[in-house]
Amino acid sequence: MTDINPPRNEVAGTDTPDRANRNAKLDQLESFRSDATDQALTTNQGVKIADNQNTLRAGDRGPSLLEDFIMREKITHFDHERIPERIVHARGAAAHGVFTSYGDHSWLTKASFLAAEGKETPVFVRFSTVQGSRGSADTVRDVRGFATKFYTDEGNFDLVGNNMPVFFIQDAIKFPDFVHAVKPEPHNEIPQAQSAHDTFWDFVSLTPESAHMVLWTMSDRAIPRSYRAMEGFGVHTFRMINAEGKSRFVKFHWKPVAGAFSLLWDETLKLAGKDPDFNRRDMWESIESGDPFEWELGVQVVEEEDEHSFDFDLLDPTKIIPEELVPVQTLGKMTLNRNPDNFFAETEQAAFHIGHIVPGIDFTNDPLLQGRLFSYTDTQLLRLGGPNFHEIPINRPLCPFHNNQRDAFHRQAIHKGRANYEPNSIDGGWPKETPPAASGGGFESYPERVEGHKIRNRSASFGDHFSQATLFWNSMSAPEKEHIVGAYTFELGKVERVFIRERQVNEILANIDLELARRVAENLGLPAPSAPSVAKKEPATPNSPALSLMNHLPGNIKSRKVAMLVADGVDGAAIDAFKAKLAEEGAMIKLIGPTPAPVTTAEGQKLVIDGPMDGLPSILFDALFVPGGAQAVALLEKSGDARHYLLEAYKHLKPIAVLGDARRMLAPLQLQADAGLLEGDSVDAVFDPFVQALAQHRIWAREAAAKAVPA
Ligand code: HDD
Repeated sequence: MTDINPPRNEVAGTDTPDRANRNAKLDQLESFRSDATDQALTTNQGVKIADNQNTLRAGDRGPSLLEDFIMREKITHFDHERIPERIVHARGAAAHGVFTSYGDHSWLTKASFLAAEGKETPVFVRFSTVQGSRGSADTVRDVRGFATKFYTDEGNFDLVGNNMPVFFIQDAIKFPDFVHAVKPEPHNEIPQAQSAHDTFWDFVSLTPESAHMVLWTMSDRAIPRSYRAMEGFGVHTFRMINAEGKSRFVKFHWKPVAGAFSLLWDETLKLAGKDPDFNRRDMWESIESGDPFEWELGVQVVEEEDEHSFDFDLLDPTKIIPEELVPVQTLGKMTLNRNPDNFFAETEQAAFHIGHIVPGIDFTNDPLLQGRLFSYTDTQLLRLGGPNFHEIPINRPLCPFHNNQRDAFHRQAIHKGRANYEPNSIDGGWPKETPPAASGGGFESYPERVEGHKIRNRSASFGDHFSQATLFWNSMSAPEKEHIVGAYTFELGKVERVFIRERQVNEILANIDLELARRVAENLGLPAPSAPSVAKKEPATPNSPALSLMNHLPGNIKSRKVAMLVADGVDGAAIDAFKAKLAEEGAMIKLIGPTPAPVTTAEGQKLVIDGPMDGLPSILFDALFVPGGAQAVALLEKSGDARHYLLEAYKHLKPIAVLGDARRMLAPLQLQADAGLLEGDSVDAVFDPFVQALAQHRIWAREAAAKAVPA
């Protein structure tokens, strides 16, 4: 037995500001970083402070003096620390990284970051939940924001997407209504970060265009296991334009290298209390340990002349283009490999905007997209206090930026010269326009021909709200369908008004699928609808395998987290062997003990513990290993926490390997071996099936039996 865990304060990189990964953006940020090591404590004016413990007062016990500029400056600054949180997507976490183009994609776009094989562009990506406030839990049922800022050499390109490919509404004018409905109710500000309440279901049951997206949010997509395990989507149809001026329609996709998989609902509820930072901690710790988050960027491409060849409107943001109809072509790879140095300066002040595009990319007339083009600048003006937010270090382009916009709050640049207008002859006419060109030219909007009457009207081509929801439902595996029924039941069960429950079942679910409607109705004690309430259009494609998470597993166990339950007298050799094999597969291992104190193995070796059972509960892990050792098992058998650990891991369908003496813990808990509950005398006997089970993410066949487990 050689392997001893390093004590936690020696774990590499947990608080090292000098992180390894560099890129041009990180180098630019370097000049703004402030390091107080070996520096004197000063006021903001640079005056050294002699006493940071006591206010200036008249005598030991006398009143404080107004002239204490040190205390006043400190408290004034503190009073102003908070800025308005984002009206949506308030809770988020971000990381730096790099995008590498797989090739020269100039047949499609003249965007320079896609123009050459191996071309690298720094990125900053912020993931978020939508409805909750800044301090809410990570694991709530919600859409996840997936906002990427590419610092290209022709300006910043922001791809401000979500982890779902459609949206709740078709027109931006409905966004404030939708957000008001889903946010906590206005009279008592309850519930936090939950859609399970009357106003949300009132709105969506009256808004059939939301049916498809609400179905996505009731699916496992809304409770991702990790940010690294989510797909991302640009949602709208965009344009890409090449150097010849040829425009094509595109839909952006992020395909996670780690595969896509989710939590179970019961886990999310528990995690919200036991580790509200579950997703952001996972990203932080992985990146700190040198394990990056990776995606491939892809596009579905539709030729201009095929715009009307689908049975839905490409401009309708409540529709997908099934990947089986138009395959995703990959363009490059994004690697997130460095954490921010300061949450506020970088993550909180990052200002994304769907209107930040570069030559070679353009908008379409999607009415949701068009409204967003207004909203994002407007919101930054309030949130970041003025129009100079582009000068905040995290938002600055990497390429030069010059114009005649001047002054306003928080201006950083010191503009030289006398001419702040254009044309001018005083400063040589600079800065000057750049004509559009095949590369390096000025931005030119795609000259789309537009004509029409000035009207407020929804195109009839946006009128089918259900057939793609039916397609999604039809494409789910049996466990996924089960979870969707459970989610509608949970959410509608929290709705106080029965007529809202009924409306959702009869006028929305019945139009998606009668079986779905019947099952939810039964669970709610409502009569099951016998027919759709509208004339139903069948989906053009009966089934889209790309929609089911079951088809997105990575086929390996890289980065998956395994808990090892140990106590004094544990079989140290088995731990060593299991750890070594898991490390070969790229999995991560934590030792969980009865308390944070080190544990002594049967061989007399001291093992440093990563955490106790209550501090690092089973819900934080993907799988569990319980080694043998007579003395250890005798201790674990008597521990309610240890038995709960096993039961809970079983209930959440996780692979469990139980060795030697530990096998006798199963019978009293009434746990029976299955494809993922593995017993054996040696590590070799259980390891391969353990890895296979973990690569499947969960033991779905166990789900019915797990319902009987009280954990
Ligand atoms: Fe939005 C933030 C994604 C529709 C108005 N949105 C925001 C963020 C993401 C999205 C990921 C967080 C950015 C960050 O991390 O800072 N939003 C979407 C997607 C949509 C969408 C994928 C539909 C396809 N949004 C949408 C509409 C409107 C807004 C229709 C308004 C008409 N969104 C905003 C906002 C936010 C925002 C109020 C809040 C904070 C911010 O912009 O910077 O402007």
